[in-house]
Amino acid sequence: MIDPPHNRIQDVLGKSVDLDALSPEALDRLDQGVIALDAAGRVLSFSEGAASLSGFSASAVVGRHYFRDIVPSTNVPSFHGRFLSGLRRGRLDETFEFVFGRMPQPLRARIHLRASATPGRYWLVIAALENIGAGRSREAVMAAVGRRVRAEPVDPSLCEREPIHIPGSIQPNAVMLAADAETLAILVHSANISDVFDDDGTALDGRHLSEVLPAGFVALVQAGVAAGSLEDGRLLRQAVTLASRPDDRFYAVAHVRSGRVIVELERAPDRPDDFGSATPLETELAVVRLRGAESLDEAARIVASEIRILTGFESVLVYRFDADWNGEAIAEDMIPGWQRPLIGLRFPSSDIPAQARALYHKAKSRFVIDRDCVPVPLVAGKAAGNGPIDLTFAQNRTLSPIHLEYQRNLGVNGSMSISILVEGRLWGLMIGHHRQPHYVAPETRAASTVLTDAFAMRVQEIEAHRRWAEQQTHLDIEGRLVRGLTRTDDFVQALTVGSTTLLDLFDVGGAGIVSEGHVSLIGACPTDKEVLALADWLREALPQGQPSYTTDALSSAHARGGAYAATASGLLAAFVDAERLHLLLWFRPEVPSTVTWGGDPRKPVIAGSGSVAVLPRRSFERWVEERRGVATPFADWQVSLAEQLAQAVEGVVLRQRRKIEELTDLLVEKERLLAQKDLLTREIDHRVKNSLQIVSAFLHMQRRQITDPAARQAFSETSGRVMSVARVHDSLYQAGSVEEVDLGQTIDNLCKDLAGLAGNQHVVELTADPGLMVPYQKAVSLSLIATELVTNAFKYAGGPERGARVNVSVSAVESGVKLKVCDDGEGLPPDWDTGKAKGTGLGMKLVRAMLDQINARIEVENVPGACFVVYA
Ligand code: BLA
Repeated sequence: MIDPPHNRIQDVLGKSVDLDALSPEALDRLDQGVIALDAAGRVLSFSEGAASLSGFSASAVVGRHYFRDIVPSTNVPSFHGRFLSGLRRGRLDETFEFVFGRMPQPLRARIHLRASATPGRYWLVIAALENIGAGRSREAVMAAVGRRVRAEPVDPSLCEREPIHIPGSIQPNAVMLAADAETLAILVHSANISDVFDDDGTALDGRHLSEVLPAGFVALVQAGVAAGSLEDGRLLRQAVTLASRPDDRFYAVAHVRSGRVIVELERAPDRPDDFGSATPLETELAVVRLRGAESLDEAARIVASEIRILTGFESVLVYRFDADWNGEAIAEDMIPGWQRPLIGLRFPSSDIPAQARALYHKAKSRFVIDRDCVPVPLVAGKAAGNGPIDLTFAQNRTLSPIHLEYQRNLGVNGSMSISILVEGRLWGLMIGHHRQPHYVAPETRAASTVLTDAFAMRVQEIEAHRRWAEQQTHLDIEGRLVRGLTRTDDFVQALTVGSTTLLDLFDVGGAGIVSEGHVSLIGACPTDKEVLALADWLREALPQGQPSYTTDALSSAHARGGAYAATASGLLAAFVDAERLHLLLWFRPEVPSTVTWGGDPRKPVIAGSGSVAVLPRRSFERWVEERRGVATPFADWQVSLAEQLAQAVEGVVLRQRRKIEELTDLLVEKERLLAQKDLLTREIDHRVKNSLQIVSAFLHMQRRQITDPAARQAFSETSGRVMSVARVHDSLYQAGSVEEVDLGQTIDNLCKDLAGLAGNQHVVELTADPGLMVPYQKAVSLSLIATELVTNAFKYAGGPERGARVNVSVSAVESGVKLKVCDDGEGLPPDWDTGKAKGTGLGMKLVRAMLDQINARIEVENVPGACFVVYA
């Protein structure tokens, strides 16, 4: 077979045309666009046909690099790559189909690459085949953009409804086959199958994968399916050569999803240098530089710069989500003069809706070569069934047309986003932006993903270390506070007074405690009254069982907080007990700040029309929001620590309360017993008095029946003694106290009784200090002593013919009490106390026994009557 001359193409009539033989004017007259390039890809000439197809004028493009500068969507292995390998082989002779996404309108064309007879000159011929639509969904968006009329606010949650995992199409850089995971029979293929196979797809339907793909690769797929190692986003990647394209290298990626084996094939660069494929060494060095980063900011700066160098994007951003899924560009590396620096800007959560975030949590990365490319539909074969193919993990899934519209509004064409997962959470995205279409080689994509993972790990390390250090300090402080708590029952004092207080925790401006309605505050806090109102509100607002509350914008939750927003916009509160009587509080001051949004965050979406209900905002102009009433938020671990401390306090408070309750119970019981005892004793005293009086009366009665004077006397005396004891009991019963009696009164009553008993012929005069209280025992003894002495006086001082006059006095002296009994008789005989004197024996014995019992002494004198003085 004879090779056709390289410089020949077919004209519209199918006639063979020798391009080298045609004059520039003749080239201009051809329907095809004819472009002459030099070996470097720079434009040497640009025909009229080329100008009318592309919309560029010859003067604007001559001298510029066709693939890189003029039509960057062709700067891919399947176009520019073919040119490069043709030159390398020394034989450029390629014919293939290519779809230009925006030419000014999408165009399917046949491309010829030929060497000219002139050395260093190459032909690129573009023959239009078909003006085509942009793809159904993209057209819907474009129509909605054109017709947009409504201006009312739109619900941003509409964005979340788009099922982005089943777009039904892929990007044109790859060819896709989806086969049944069990049988490996091909069920679905992408419509561009002829880029890779000599087939329009009909012949592929139902065939086994091994009939079209290399046996080695299919064996690995089979093993992967059997082992379940190709699921959940795990991929099999391999460079392969296909029987249908023996000269070309392909990059094959396979994975399993929902019972389908999905294989994506894309033409790989011939040489690593052709499209700047990253080498393992470059990747390794970048990781080393990243490891050296000390802070989060530094790590973000380094990774953005390294990834930009590797991928060649004009800008690479590190985008970090906040707790509400709004985001901020925290680092940006970009070419000088980049259109729109985004660093420091915030973006509302609706820019990356929930279903997209969920997908990015699973699938690592997305690369878009050309935002304006025409999506390639997936074609279902006979046995495919109706279900759409789930492209969650497909490398070449077409992105949401609404998002592509967003990119257009942002001025971005080629793009990338790689998920940054820290501790299992979607922490952020590594975002690449390019104004023109931008191809990134597979090795570079892999390297970028590795670097992003390395960054995620560094973030984890840095944040974990910072948190660890901070938590250690806090645990230490908490430890000191808890030790303080265990040493006292006054927890308020333990936490608010001394060298370590609540104020040392959580980097706050003020802290305090509400304990059973009492407020104790330290540092900068709202007033007591405001704190009490806050505590009431918390008690009401917090569901039962939720022990703590935190906010970084108190006034928006608790309106009265507006009055003290400056001191307490941030609040961390932890209840101590289930009854919510005790509350620990920490306050953070307002941090007035301005937040710069990339566009007005209140209008993240605008109304679309038709099937496209919402569209992204058009403007990304800086929109500055002044934030008042907002403090630095408390971290989750700080909330947990506050709860822990509250639990420790609960231990102390409950302990204290239990102790007080126990003591109160004891006291009540004791008082009850005392009262009972009092009652009982008084009752007994009463009864004893009664009994003694009865005994005394009885003795007195008996005395009358006795004739023997000595016996009569003895009866009379005994009756007097019994009487005196009865008197003391009576006094006890009369008095409020059971312990003490009024001695003066007791003796007074006693003397009257004795005088009465003796028949009233004697006179007893009493002087007594009023209110002289003596213990019961002493009173009994002194009463008995008084009884003896008075009775003796009656007996000896008086005679049968005259009564005696007895002086009794009761007074307080320094050592206790003095009882004095004097009579007007003749005084005592010299042997009165030896017991030989008549009648004195038993009486004086009793007196002595009584004196001994109360440790008292007696003095006796004749003045001239007998005078006894007892000191007790
Ligand atoms: C996706 N939105 C995205 C993505 C980014 C952003 C990075 C990931 C897609 C990708 O990999 O390219 C947003 N891009 C940003 C932001 C910055 C940036 C914030 O460069 C700032 C630095 N988006 C909207 C609205 C809707 C919307 C109004 O603004 C819906 C009506 C949707 N965004 C949307 C959807 C996706 C998306 C559906 C998923 C795209 C996909 O993966 O298919």
